[in-house]
Amino acid sequence: MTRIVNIAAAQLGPIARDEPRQSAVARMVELMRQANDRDADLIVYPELALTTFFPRWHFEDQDDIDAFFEREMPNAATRPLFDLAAELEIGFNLGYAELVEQDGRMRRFNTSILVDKKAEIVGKYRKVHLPGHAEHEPWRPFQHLEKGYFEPGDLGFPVFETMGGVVGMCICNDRRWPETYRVLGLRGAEMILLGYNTPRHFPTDPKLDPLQDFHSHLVMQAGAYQNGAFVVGVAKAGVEEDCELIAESCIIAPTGEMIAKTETMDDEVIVAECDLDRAAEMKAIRWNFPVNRQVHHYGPITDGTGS
Ligand code: CDT
Repeated sequence: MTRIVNIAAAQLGPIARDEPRQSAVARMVELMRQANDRDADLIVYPELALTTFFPRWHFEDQDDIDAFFEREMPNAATRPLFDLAAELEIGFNLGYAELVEQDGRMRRFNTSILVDKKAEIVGKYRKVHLPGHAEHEPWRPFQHLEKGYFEPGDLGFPVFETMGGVVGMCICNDRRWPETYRVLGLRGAEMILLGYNTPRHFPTDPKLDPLQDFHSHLVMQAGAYQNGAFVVGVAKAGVEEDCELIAESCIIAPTGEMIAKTETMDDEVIVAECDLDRAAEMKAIRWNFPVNRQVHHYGPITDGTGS
C-alpha cells in the first residue's frame, strides 16, 4: 500500500495589530477550502497564526501581552477551523501563543498543534529556540521580544504517528538549528512541519538581510536531505505593521529538492504529493543511521552550548 499524503502549505499575508482572530480564522478557513479543492490531506499554517507578530512591540503591562494568548484550544475563535477540518476530513498544523496554568504558575509558550482528520488534537509542540531579546531595546527599528514573552518549550521534539506516517513539528527559529531536525530524524519523522515569521531586516547584522530567503531555504533543504524527511515551511509574509516578513513558503522532498513554493507575499496555498515511502527509503538506504552514525564523536553537541 502506498503512503501518499497531499500536503498543503497555507501561507498568510500580514495580520494587522487590530485584526480580530475571527478574521484571521476566516482567512484560514478559505485557505483550507482551497486546499481541499486540491485534495489535500494535511494543511500547515504559520507560527502565531491567529494574531499579528506581537513580539515586535514592547508592552509594559502583562495584560496587554496576554491579550495575544489563547487560554484553551479549540476556543470560540478557532472553532470554525476545527469544524471545517472535521467536515472535510483534513488534518492541520496551527501555531498560536499558549497561556497555561502548569506547575502552579501561569506559563507562556510559542506553541503549535497537530490536528488529525477527525479534528482531534493529536500532537503539541512548544518552541525550543526562542530568538531575539528579553528586555526592551529602543535602538532597534522594531523589537523581537520572544525571549521576554515566552519560556523555552518544555516538551522537547516529540513525533506523532498519524495520517499514515510519522510527524514532527518545530517553529521558525528552530529551523536554523541542525539539532532540531536530527532529534526529529532520530525519532523517525517523515514529515517535519513548521511555520515562521521572519523579518527581512536583521538589526544586529543587516548584511544578512539580502540572504534571508536563501538562508531560510538552505536550512530547511539541508534538514530534509540529511534526515530523509519532507519539510514544510510556511510563512506569515508581507509588510505587517511596517515590518517586512519574508515569504517563499515551500515544501521540500527528502532529497532536499524544493517541490512547491509560494509566489506571492499574501494568503496563498501550495500543495504537493508527498510519498512517505520515499522518506523511508532515504532513511534506510541513503543514511542508514544505525550503521553509519559515529556517536562516540558527537559528545560536544550535548556537553555544552559551545564557546
Ligand atoms: N519568529 C522567529 O523565530 N523569527 C526568527 C527571526 C529572529 S531575528 C531576531 C527567525 O529565525 O526567523
